[in-house]
Amino acid sequence: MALVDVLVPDIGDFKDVAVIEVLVKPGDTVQAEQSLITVESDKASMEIPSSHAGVVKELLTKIGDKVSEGSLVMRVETGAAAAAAPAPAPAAPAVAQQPAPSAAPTPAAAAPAPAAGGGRIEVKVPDIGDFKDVAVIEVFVKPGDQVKVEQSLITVESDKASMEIPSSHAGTVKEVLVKLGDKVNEGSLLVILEGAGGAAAPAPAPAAAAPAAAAPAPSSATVVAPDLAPAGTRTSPTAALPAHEPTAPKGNLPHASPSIRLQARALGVPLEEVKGSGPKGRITQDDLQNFVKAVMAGTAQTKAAAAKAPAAAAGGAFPGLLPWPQVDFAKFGPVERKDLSRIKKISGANLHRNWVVIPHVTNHDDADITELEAFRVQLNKENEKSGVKVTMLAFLIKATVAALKKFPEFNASLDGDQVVLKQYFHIGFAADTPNGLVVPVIKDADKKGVLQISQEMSELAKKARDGKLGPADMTGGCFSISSLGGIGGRYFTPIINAPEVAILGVCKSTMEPKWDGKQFVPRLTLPLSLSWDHRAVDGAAAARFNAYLCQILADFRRVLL
Ligand code: CAO
Repeated sequence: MALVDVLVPDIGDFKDVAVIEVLVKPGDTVQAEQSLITVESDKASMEIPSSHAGVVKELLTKIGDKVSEGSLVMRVETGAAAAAAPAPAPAAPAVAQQPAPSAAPTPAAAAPAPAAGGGRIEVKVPDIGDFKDVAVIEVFVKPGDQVKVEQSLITVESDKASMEIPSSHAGTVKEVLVKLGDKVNEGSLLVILEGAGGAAAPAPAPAAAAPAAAAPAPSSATVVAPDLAPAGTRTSPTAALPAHEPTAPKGNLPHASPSIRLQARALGVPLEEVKGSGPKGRITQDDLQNFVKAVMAGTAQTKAAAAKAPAAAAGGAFPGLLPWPQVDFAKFGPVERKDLSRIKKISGANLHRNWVVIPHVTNHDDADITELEAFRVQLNKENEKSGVKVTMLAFLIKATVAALKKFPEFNASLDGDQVVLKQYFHIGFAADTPNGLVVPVIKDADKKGVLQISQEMSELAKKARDGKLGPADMTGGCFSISSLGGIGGRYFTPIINAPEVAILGVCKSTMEPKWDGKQFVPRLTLPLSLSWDHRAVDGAAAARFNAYLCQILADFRRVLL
């Protein structure tokens, strides 16, 4: 048993770097090379590992401390079994962890050469020490961008450190030859620049001067970014970063250490959705854990999950719900299992989302269609030979168009904080098919007569039953009608066909006694059920919409008004 001081090793040019994470606490058992703290400069972050295995006795650094080589990180009690860690191999990828004098760099072999004039310049990954096959996690530039000397081009990340790779030359980006996820090594081609005429990049350090043989041809220079290996510490690529333009995380790159990123990737956590509580919004271990816990508890949801199940997103997840009952039905009697049809699966998911997301209200009303039905029967008689049969649904489509014109908020869709008011009138109608429910759409119903609508409807209904509807037949709808009139029933609560904001349900008409002021008279009454999205319209508008629709159906001449 011995108390061992764990010090910050040689971390190259990293001096007075801030501790941004402390990954262990007193009492923790640590392994040799286990990361203890994360430090961060303005360009790179790295994890400092323990040189010994043992139990943390005393923590001598805290978040915000500035450390340099030799700073005391913690005291570790090494046990009999916890022998001093072997000195890590110089080639270890966690290059900043354990300095090894023997790993001192050779002079920068791939030293930058000055760009000659305004020619084509290939910028390659410089000598990045023992970093091999490191992933590109951010690309800062795109074709057309002007870059300055030492401006960061990409960020690469190993399992222990991330660093930005700067440009050795100024110029205009002609081509970017890496993308996120690519693995790069020393010499990998990053970008092609059109050199800023005559503005040769300054050689980063006299020691790094390019050998004469490497001097580029004036019109097509091949150069690399400055050697990132610090003088004397090739093992610390991050430490070699010259002071260059951008500061830490830009764009959407989450501010997190490599190990946090690694864990996030392993867990499938979208780090950009995790709120960082560390300095400068840095995502800490606790932030990551809390995010995962919240998702597991159902009190938070990733955007991807929300996109797949917008129902839950809009309404929040449903913590505390009992799991779906698991019943062995065969215990109670014979059963047969069938797969849901493709249509049922798709329409089911859509209906579920719409039912959960949309605050539905349904207003019921009765329309007197006595005269209209007489007209319909007469019309069908007249058109007997043409083969076109007009049902009440065609009149309902026409009447609905008139109501939509009068109440445009029903011919709308919600889009974020805006409502999209449509100036076209495409009306969907629910069609029952052997495979499930589909909603073909009659386009430009305002420009068509009842006969044409009837004909199109019967063609679309046939296509639906035959499973031959194409996407174009079912898209673009403004408002839907679901008619159960051929079947029966009184009223029902149709589910809105998002992103529409209302749907009209229609049931079977029946002859009913109506009081005309003096006596009861038989009137053919059509039950209507209008479901509407309370985010888009209000109850008074819905009642007016229904009343107007009833007026039109009672006297169809009003459609002309
Ligand atoms: N009241 C009384 N009779 C009605 C009626 C109404 N509201 N609507 C239709 N009818 C009559 C028709 O006149 C026709 O009578 P005849 O056979 O004497 O000519 C009969 O009912 C059958 O009509 P239909 O259903 O074939 O024609 P349609 O134009 O009314 O409807 C279609 C076409 C495709 C919409 C319909 O067949 C259908 O699939 N409806 C089901 C929609 C559905 O499932 N909605 C529920 C969605 S929520 O799960």
